[in-house]
Amino acid sequence: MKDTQIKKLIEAEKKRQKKVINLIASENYVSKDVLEALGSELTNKYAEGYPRKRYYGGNENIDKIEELCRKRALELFDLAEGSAGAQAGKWHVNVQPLSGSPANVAVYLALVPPGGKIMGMSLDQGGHLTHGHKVSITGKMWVQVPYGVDKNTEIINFDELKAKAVAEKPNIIVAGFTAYPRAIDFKKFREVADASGAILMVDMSHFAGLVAGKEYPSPFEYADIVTTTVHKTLRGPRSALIFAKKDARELDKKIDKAVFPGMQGGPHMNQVAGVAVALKEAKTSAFKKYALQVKKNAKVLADELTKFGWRVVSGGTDSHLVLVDTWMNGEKGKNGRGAVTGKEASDRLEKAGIIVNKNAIPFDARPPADPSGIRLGSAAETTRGKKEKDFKKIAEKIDKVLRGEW
Ligand code: DSN
Repeated sequence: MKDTQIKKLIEAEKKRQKKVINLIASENYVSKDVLEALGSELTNKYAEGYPRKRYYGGNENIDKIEELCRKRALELFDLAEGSAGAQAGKWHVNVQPLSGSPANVAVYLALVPPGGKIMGMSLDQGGHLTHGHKVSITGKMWVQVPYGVDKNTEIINFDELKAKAVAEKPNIIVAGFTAYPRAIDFKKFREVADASGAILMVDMSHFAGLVAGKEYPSPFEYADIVTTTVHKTLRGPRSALIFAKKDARELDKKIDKAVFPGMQGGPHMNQVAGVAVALKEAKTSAFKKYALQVKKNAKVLADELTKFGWRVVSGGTDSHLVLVDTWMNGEKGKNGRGAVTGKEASDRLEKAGIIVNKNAIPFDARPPADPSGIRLGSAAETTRGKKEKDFKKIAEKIDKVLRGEW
């Protein structure tokens, strides 16, 4: 690279990534092949439209790439014609969304009239901005009907959820989170959607890799729409997919129209190619082993931190994600744990080479900029080959750092 300023910064970032322990729950490390696709000449090409229906010439290779990417996406989740299982042939996928937020907005644009209701988990209980939060376009164009977790169990209370859905009649219900460590009961969400006449959308961005590895319940039996980013547990480039059930409602056609021309212009075809590469990788037995290890490692992290005396939200994890209450009502317990704010925890850990993010815990009394907890994830370090014994050491180090003994 001739641009030495940028080259130096890329090199510095590469070094940083190698040096730290990365516990950001939404990050991962892509393969060299994915990087190669991202850095390819595909970035030069405009391809507005869809395969064989483009607005520019010269798309014969691009069409093949997009079709291969779609095929691989459907195959990975057993949705392609001829796949094993009841969902084979019943789904369409759009591989053009630039990332998770535009993907979610495209779904609402397609299926919820302006001013309609999105029932989504509140941000402060583990939801995402694009699940209808007021600072996001999804809370300005549409109205959020928020739901959360039970105060005691910190797990979704389906009776409350159902009562609220029936009373509010949202147009769409979103299941899927950025800081909820537990497995989601999609069947129950389906029942709530049916009882309230809503479309059921699952945002599986965080746990898509675990679904692919069959280590987390699959949403496809119950959902109408499934969105996902590709760059978290699925270990692909920054990008997103929207799956739509094919039936008389024509959700598939509405989604395609909302993505292009509704939301976006030309797709980033280098990204689409990178997604295709990652989806092929995720279909291997090595990836299945990876998904299992991700879960095992997260469980070790949750169990060890609990043993040390830290409070793990909901008492554990069924995924790659662990939410830790480091503040614990501001009281330092007899064992010396507690009374560390999320920001302080994240800053101290960063100084010790562990990268996490500060995070609100359900019913957090502290402000979002300095909340009561931190969110940890095992996906990135598992990609780097770490196993249970390594995560035990990581938990020990986190404990020491938070107690000020590092
Ligand atoms: N920023 C992602 C996360 O960390 O969960 C969601 O957009």
